[in-house]
Amino acid sequence: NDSATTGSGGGSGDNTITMGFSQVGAESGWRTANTKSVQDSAKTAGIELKFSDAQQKQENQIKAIRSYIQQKVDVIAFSPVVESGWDTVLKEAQNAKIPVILTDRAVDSKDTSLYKTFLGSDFVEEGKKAGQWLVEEYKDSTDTVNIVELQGTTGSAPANDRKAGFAEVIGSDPKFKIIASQTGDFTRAKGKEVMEAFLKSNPDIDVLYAHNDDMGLGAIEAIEGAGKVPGKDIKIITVDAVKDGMQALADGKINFIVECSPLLGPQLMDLAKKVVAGEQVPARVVTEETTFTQEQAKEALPTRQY
Ligand code: GYE
Repeated sequence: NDSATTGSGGGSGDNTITMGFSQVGAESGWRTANTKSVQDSAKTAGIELKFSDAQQKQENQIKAIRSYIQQKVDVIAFSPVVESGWDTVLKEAQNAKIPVILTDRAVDSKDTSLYKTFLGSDFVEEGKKAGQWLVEEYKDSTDTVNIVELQGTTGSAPANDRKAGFAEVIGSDPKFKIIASQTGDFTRAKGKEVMEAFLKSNPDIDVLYAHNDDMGLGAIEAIEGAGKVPGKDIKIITVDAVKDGMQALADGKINFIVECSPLLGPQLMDLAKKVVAGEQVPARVVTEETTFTQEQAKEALPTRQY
């Protein structure tokens, strides 16, 4: 094989950094791209990666973290499925002197010494960008705008924050009404199922705000199934900007996407090396992101990596 062995002459040389990474799951296109980014960049950085998939369950993540502590990895990174309930296990890592890096999603622990840094997007900002597009889109109308919302995983940082940022911006005008809001767990299947229920109980939906592309894509199937035209009869805003979402945007089925970058791997490996070396790192590293209209999606699609 062609894997480059550097330094101590093969095997588990002492200077090879070992990272235990507990991933949320494989719920979305975003997550698949994120996993690939983490795995590829570990290889490039010469970091030995122990990877586990928690299938969207906190208990699985806690188990994985405990096993990484037992295996005495050099650094633990994880993307917490929900925000609450991490203090005990993080304390265990701290007692074992293993540094922890939060990747992608935040925890609500009051004791911020439990982790070294948090690398990921500003989800409140993403929700605001979604709201700002809507305010602009309906600026010339005084009619009520009926909105349905597909929330991400209940209790997760992106669901909490994307909801809050959006609500704050549209709250400036009472014509915007969220008439239904439910979780679709960030998956296509759930997005479709919940949208079908929304359509049955609400004949007059103007806008769908979905916390990720996958739920939006599932909802598009439900809307078409109900004989309506996505992007026209019901305007759709999503978050992520993965390829399938961008394609639907370019095709006119989605109206606006707020980008959330899953390519966190290179920055994560960089932070891991510093943290293991005992260097100071910033407490918060925010990813840079943009937004896409239908025209912009057409331009960006040919070179989109994920
Ligand atoms: O938006 C969604 C995924 O935590 C930012 O999780 C991530 C979110 C992403 O399932 O598609």
